[in-house]
Amino acid sequence: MFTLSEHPHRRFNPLTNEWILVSPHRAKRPWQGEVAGTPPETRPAYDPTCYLCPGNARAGGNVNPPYTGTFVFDNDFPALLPDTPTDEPTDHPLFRVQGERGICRVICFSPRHDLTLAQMETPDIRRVVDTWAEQTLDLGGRDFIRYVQIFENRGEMMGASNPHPHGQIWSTMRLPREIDKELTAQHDYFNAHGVTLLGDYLAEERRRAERLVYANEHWTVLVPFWAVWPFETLLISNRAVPSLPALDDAERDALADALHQITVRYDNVFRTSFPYSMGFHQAPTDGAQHPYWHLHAHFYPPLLRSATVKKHMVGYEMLGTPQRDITAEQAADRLRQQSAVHYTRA
Ligand code: H2U
Ligand code: ZN
Repeated sequence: MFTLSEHPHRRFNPLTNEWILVSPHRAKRPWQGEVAGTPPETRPAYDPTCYLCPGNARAGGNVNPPYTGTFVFDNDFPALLPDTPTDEPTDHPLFRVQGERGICRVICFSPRHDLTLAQMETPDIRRVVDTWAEQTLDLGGRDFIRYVQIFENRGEMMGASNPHPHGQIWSTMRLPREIDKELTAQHDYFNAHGVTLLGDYLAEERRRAERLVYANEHWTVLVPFWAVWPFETLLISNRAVPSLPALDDAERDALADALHQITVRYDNVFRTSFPYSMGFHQAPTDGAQHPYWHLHAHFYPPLLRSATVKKHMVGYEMLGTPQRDITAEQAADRLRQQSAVHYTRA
């Protein structure tokens, strides 16, 4: 008899139409040899050398205002520019090029240099949620911006350049690759069933209750069935709204609470400031209605079995298919068991 916890198998990701390989037999004792974590970093609340702290100068000579909540500025080293040619020179079909326009911004989550989302108070995270929604409206409202990607790289391991709590926004005239895949899948599902793909998926996950990590009245955090990163989670809005600006007051408070819950649990797993890349996937901002799009966020953390052992996508994963040892069910169990109090305060 086939069991998910015993036998090597493939799992299908219906959001991207891709398969992943699961090797549960390799992680029979996944927590052996676990280390005790790293001592909490001690950082000052204000760092005079930090380019994100209030009142400090950034590259290019701009000076941050003495901000007290969130603070947004145009990236001084933007990956995309608002004014650039958008031609598609036709030279050779195997050498395709498209000019791409966009706007990149940086969001400071807090004036406090020493905090992370996991250590911020929920009402302060709520201000970050409001800033993300405002930015989606502002950037998405530009005639040439069709997609607003909000994300956070946390930790040096994920390439974050600075420990000051911050995230980024890259908004573009064309849909990014992951959005393209998710759009097709969600659009086709909605056409076939008349409900959102993630709405049906959420109902089924709640019934099965094997991969749930945390739920409040408006949001659910779970390890998706098809997870590939060790402690990957999906944060799904219970109501099928297409984007952040559509969230009402109660849903925004609940989102701040869910973000607090998941980031604290992450830090508690290995008693470390847990690295990850996270971001929201919302509907395109092209002026059309997107009833099939169901707002959600992905957390992709690379830590595998301690504060130092990291999953690398190498070898078979680069050349074949992404693979995981710890099953989604084991990871969800582990996250669910964590205290909702940050380990530095317990
Ligand atoms: P990351 O930590 O995720 O790299 O984000 C920091 C961003 O801040 C990065 O994109 C920008 C970098 O370009 N930055 C500025 O805009 N101004 C500065 O003075 C330094 C860094
Ligand atoms: Zn700082």
